[in-house]
Amino acid sequence: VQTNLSGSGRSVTISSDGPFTVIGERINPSGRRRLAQALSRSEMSLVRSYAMAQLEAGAHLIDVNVSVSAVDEQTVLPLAIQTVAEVTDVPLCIDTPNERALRAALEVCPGKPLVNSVTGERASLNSVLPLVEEYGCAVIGLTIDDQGIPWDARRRYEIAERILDAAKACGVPAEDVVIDPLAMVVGVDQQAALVTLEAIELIRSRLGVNITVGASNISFGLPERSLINRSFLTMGMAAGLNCAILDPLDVEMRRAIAAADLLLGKDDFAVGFVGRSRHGW
Ligand code: THG
Repeated sequence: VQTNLSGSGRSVTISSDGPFTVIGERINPSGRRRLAQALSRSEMSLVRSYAMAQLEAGAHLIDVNVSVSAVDEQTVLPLAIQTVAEVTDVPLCIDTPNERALRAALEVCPGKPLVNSVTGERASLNSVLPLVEEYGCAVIGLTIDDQGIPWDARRRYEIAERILDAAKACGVPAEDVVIDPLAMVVGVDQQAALVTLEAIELIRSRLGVNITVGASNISFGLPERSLINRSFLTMGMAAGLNCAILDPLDVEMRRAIAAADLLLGKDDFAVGFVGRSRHGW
């Protein structure tokens, strides 16, 4: 299936046939104290420069997350969305658990954004899906339900199925739901990556929808994060992952994605790979 998105000037399609889709993660205050402080003062110059740098590095979409304790999301999220939309033309990924902030962001966001996210929890399905339908956008479905995050792949797949059913009942087609089977911290649970990879495989083969993950979650607390992230990502790509939230400024990640697209038959005549290698990725 194809998930069609748009920004103020550009369209992007997430699909299993085409090359991998990169969502830039850097506009997120977690672990970035300078950004957190700027956001708490509604100061947008860092947001602006992170947006431009990620676009320059080849991000297809830009995630915008301003969730941090001292920030009033309902005012700062729409401000950040407007700021990013002024300096980029790609579709945006609106990353918030706050329903009011989401509505305020959708009000000002150009094109057809990707809402990040709905979960399988009843309250989330009931509040987020009607907004997605009303604004005609697409949504990431996280495989969490009222019991929390399941530790086996089968149950994550079942939650994905329930999210798709609920979306359909709200008038949101399956192609506009991108499932995130959740990459957890592998330093905390050694099965974390395996469970996610197995869930990707199940969701791809039985539901056929597009799949994304937050690639940098997997390596929290470990050395060589970039190495772990890109190893995980290429395994995910082989299992059917076709999109991820990651740091597009990580050149080793960009190289690994280009190689995996080539090896998985998504780069006809290696045009993308050869072009990138010539132009310094
Ligand atoms: N799924 C979906 N959305 C998500 C996540 C997900 N949004 C948020 C997060 N997870 C993805 N974004 C990030 C952003 C930054 C980091 C990890 C995931 C990160 N930051 C460094 C840190 O905290 O140590 C700080 C910056 C740096 O040094 O590079 O790791 O899973 N749908």
